[in-house]
Amino acid sequence: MDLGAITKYSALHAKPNGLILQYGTAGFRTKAEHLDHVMFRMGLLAVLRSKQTKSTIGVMVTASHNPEEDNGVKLVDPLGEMLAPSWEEHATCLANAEEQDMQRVLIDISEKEAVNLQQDAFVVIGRDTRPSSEKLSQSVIDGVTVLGGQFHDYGLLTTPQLHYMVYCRNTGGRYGKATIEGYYQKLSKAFVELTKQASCSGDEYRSLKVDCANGIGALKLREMEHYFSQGLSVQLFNDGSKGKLNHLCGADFVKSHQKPPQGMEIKSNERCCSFDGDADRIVYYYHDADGHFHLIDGDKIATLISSFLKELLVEIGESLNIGVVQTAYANGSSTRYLEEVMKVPVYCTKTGVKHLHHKAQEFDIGVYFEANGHGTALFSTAVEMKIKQSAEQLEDKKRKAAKMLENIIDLFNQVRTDGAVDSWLPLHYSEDGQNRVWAAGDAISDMLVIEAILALKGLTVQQWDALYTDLPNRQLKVQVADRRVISTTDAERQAVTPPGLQEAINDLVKKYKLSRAFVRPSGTEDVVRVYAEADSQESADHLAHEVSLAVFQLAGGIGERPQPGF
Ligand code: NG1
Ligand code: ZN
Repeated sequence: MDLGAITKYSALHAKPNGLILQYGTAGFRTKAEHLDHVMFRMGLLAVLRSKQTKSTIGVMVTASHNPEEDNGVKLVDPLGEMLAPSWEEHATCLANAEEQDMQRVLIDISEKEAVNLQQDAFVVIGRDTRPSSEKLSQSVIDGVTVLGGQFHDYGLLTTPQLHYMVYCRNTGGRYGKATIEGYYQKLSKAFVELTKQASCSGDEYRSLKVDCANGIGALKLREMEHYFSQGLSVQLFNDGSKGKLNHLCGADFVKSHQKPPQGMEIKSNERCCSFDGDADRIVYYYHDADGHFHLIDGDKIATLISSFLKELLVEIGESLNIGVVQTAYANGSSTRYLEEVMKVPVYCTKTGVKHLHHKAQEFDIGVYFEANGHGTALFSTAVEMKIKQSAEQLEDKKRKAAKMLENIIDLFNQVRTDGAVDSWLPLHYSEDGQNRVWAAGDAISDMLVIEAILALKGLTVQQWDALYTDLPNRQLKVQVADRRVISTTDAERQAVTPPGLQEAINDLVKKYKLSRAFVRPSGTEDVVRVYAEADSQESADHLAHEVSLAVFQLAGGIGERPQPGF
């Protein structure tokens, strides 16, 4: 370590005194002007992690669905998964060390983790389209180079694309080529193969309107569209040429406001979808003939995908276990439909894809989505092998179904997180298998899977929507002095503290039909989130408001009391 050079460069990326940030599920996220030192230091940390794992490490500069003024940074571990928990702690310590302590913290980390400083390091960097991202990714590069690391700057990428690059590089190109063309080719090939088998390929199934949140998704879809145009034509809106990133558009806006994005003209029954700012989430929607807006969220996406996979397995004659994993935010109707009509087991985990992913790994095929449109399907290695064999050996109809499954696996941009990859790796990287978590969810790949399924099944967007009717629901935020006073259990569905809160919620819920409500501290914002659903929108709104008041009174609310009306 050239400590002199580190001190000199660190001073050029000095930390504002007293600023404290936490490495959360979404990495570091805050106003862009507070992040320069964090970026530089994450460049340093990525080099240490790369030396330790003897693998390529990724650094993604993005704040996903947050406002344009924000930014953030996430490190990507060797298998394209999220940073190991112990390194998240190192990231927090390093980012928060005052200028004079930074070197000591850096040395502590490399000693604690037994990093061989003589080892080569390689870091790949990607960024979203925020105005601040280019300069911030340059600060990452400064950190990488001052510690003697090599790097490749991919420039503008979606978050899932950067994960793909890291994975491809660490598996010697066996998964795919670590280039943007490699990504386009891999996904498009699987999509085109799949849709070739669709008997109904009328125009209705071929065209889709995409709201790109004025973000990176627009650039990448535009580059990619000619690769898959024989199967699907996309019309892009909010492509960044005029509007502001995530402002009145994008998946998060559409889901939380339950209305269409601005800047998109929707004719009745046209199929539309929205990406978020870094293209790892997707939701669908349409207007019916009466002009009513219908949202098709992550729950209905999971339902479509799991029912299709189940049908294919029946056709092949395989009895594999499929499970669906949701969070407490999943609409009650979706859970009921999956369990009672589809007879698929459903599990609930805490919010955050790493929890869902972990649970989904327990099944032969695990489908998981957060209601906000973040998710994917996981196939165990054994299943993947079995399907590959079936695609070669079985006869006619069965073989066709096996081929479809094979293409769907490729289309999911899925990274192996179990033993199978070990033979691909130059394996110096042997973290605890439990922590190998691919940061799941790729809006582009999910979109192609959904479009292929709709075409293959000959389903219109209304038919898909009609699988079940969502219970009316409402999400609210409450400001409290310290949101940590709320602790929860039962996958966040029950409040343990403060005393009396859960009893109050239980009493309120009893007043409404088909009702449910829960509260939890947000992991990405300084608020308590309130969720309620009931048999009518009016009841859901009332219940959410009453629960907000209970939180305000019992959990130390600050500022104005929650007001009714939205
Ligand atoms: P928090 O702020 O902890 O509710 C939000 C989303 C999560 C996940 C994370 C990461 C909801 C209710 N919560 O978490 O699903 O996407 O952000 O970005 O949508
Ligand atoms: Zn995102």
